[in-house]
Amino acid sequence: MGKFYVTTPIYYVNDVPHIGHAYTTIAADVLARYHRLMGDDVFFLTGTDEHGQNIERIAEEKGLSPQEYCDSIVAQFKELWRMLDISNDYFIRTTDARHIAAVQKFARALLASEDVYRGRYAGWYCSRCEAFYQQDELLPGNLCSVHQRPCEWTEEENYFFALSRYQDRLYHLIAETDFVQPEARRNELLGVLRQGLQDFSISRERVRWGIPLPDDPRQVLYVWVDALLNYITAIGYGDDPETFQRYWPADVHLMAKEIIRFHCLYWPAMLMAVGLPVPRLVFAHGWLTKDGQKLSKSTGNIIDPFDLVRRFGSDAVRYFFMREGAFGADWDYTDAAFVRRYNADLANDFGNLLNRTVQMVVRYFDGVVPEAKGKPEAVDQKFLAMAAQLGEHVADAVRRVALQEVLILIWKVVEAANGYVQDTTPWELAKAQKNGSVQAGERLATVLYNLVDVLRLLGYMVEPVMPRKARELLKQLGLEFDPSAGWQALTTVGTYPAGTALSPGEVLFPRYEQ
Ligand code: ME8
Repeated sequence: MGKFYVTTPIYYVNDVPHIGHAYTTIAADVLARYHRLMGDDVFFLTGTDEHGQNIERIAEEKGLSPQEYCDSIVAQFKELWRMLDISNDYFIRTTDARHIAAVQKFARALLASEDVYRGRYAGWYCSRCEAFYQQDELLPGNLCSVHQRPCEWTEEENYFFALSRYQDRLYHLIAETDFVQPEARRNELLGVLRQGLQDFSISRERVRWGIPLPDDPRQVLYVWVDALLNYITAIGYGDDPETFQRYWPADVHLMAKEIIRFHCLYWPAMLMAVGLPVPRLVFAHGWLTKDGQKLSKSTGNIIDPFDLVRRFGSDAVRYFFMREGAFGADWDYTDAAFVRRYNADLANDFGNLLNRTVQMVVRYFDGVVPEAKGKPEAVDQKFLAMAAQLGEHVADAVRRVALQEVLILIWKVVEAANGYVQDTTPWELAKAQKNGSVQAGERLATVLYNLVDVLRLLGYMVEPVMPRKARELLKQLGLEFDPSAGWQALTTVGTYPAGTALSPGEVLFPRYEQ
């Protein structure tokens, strides 16, 4: 047991939240909930990135003040997180007075370091990325390679951060430690490092919507510096040293792969410059596409998270996005895959297992879970041995941020439980018991006890992914979700209290018919 500090990127408020934002935030929530269940002291942070040229322009187009505009979008992010049962401990906005004060404290320390100098910047700027690019990084027509939109030629007097001085230390961090995952991202960064790092400008002269530099208010802090600092300002870098000490360094910064340069090069170097420890892990997942195409509002190729939650419920959405693609790889969303997985994994395999088990206990034991009786047979031993290992396997996959693997592991046990029903044929045992076989009655009790017990275990194991349905499942088993016994006890088989009355309820996942 220890502490676990997990973050999502803070999202731009240039538009309403979309499924890409939801994907990262669900993953962070799942990690946070597993770590809480594992007994860690968790701090889970998400929030919004509100400054910069792009936001300033959008607000102007809409005839709103930047702050009014940001407030309207932030409300939608918060609403989506509420609908998706996101359990963040804090929501940071870069327009919070607390963040601004702490950023200025950091800026003072950075300006006082030997790594900042004044210089003239001339180069290409993409206001969507809020990033500077070299000519050779652009697509023909000076288009940004992420947004395929024109970059602007920018020339101004700025403060610069001497990133180039950190070349060796960053090389060591990336090449020789487990700072960045997956492996493909490490290789990408090593490629960047081999080309040599360029110093970058940390202030902007022409932007107004930002945090003024202490002692030079004509300049605002470059929005990426402002944004990265959220990870420390949210936990009290500026005003709460105790909380800051307790959680920093972050255990994992989650994001998609397009922003790893900022997180794996700029961010650790800035921290080193002021003498703070660097995060433990930057984990970059892949990009989602829909029907093979980039998600894009302009082409109408979107997946609306609000709509999915309304149609399928938050748990099914959370399950699908964690289960469908390997966490770390790019993958493609289709409506057909969603419905297929919903019906197969959730309605059939999982929901049905609960339903048939509960019904059998009701029919054969008046709804009160019997004790296991007699000597376990080979079929019981095999099933229980597999279930007994689940907790350890899941914990291991969680620690590796292998979120798809977590669900594959759990569903192996779901499958085994369904197989156990087929192999032990409780309805035959019930018939034989009716005909006077004491032994068949004992077998029936054992089989149903084992199924209920493993369902309890499965309820806890899926809780971080499906917090609502897990509680419903446990309720049907006559239990409350109560993690206080700790991971070890919760994942031990044979701990379901026999003699408990079940409380049959609604089908967990009604089949979806189109
Ligand atoms: O980059 N597939 O904000 P942003 C998977 N403000 N994930 C996706 C995705 C997709 N198609 N699209 C977006 C910013 N994401 C900065 C971050 S952090 C100090 C500042 C997710 O609103 C993914 O997590 O553009 C990606 O990294 C993030 O949204 C980008 O969000």
